[in-house]
Amino acid sequence: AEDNAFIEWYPRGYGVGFKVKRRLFETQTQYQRLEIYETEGFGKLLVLDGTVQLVEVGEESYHEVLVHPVMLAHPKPSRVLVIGGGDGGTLREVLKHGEVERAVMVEIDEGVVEASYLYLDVAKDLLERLIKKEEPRAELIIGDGVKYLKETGERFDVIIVDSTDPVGPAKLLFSEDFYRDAYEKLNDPGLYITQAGSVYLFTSELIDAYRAMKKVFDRVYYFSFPVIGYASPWSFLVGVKGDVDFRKVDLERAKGLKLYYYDPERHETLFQMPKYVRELL
Ligand code: AG3
Repeated sequence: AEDNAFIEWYPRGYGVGFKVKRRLFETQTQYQRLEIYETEGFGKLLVLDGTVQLVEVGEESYHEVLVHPVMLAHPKPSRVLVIGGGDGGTLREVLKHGEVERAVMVEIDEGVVEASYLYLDVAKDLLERLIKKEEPRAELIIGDGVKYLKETGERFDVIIVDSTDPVGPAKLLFSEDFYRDAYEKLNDPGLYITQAGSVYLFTSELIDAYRAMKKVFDRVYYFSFPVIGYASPWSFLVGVKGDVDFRKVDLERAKGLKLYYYDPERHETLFQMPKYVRELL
């Protein structure tokens, strides 16, 4: 952070910054350094270990795109697992789908949930209900997603990984072993999605994750989207178990959702990838 600005530095000195009015909160949780800023033009900013997790104004450009394409491609997503996502934005989008009967969110860092509940206007009411165990369709588990996936007896139609970057502590969530556990815990048909970093600045991590997923899932798709607050375009990887065509989404179900960024009627526009990256995948 510099005077009146927060800048996230990506590799090779590529920066993404916001003018900020002040820092509202700062703590070292059990797992990471957490900061919350009031920005000039984008609401509050959540930062973990120096990396932008979201800005309130525009967070839907990430959460809608992470959640709705897979939910609308699956014929009946009634059981959903979210790994990470402690700010609640991902689960908020999941619960917009009336087909969902049970959603589980496994977040390793209770500090992220608490700070998001106290400071952010992202999913305040939902986080409160989760903390009080009053949300009938969803459960919050504070724990390690890797361990949870290995040990759970539950099966899911959709698994969504809303983690920090594929470098550092979340690296395990991008490993072949983890993908195998996810595949095993998916129903047939089932869909897995993970954010996979900046197309331009984490290209090799994206390629590694894609290749590892290809070893495990029946089919793997990649796509990208411009996310406000991240070094865009941002990449996403989808793994399929069984017979689902991720190139098609249910436009009837989409009509019931109020969307600002992801456009189901232009679903095919998600699949953009710079030519040199596509050729490496
Ligand atoms: N999940 C974080 C995506 C990673 C952002 N990376 C970065 N800025 N270097 C987001 C949390 C929102 N639910």
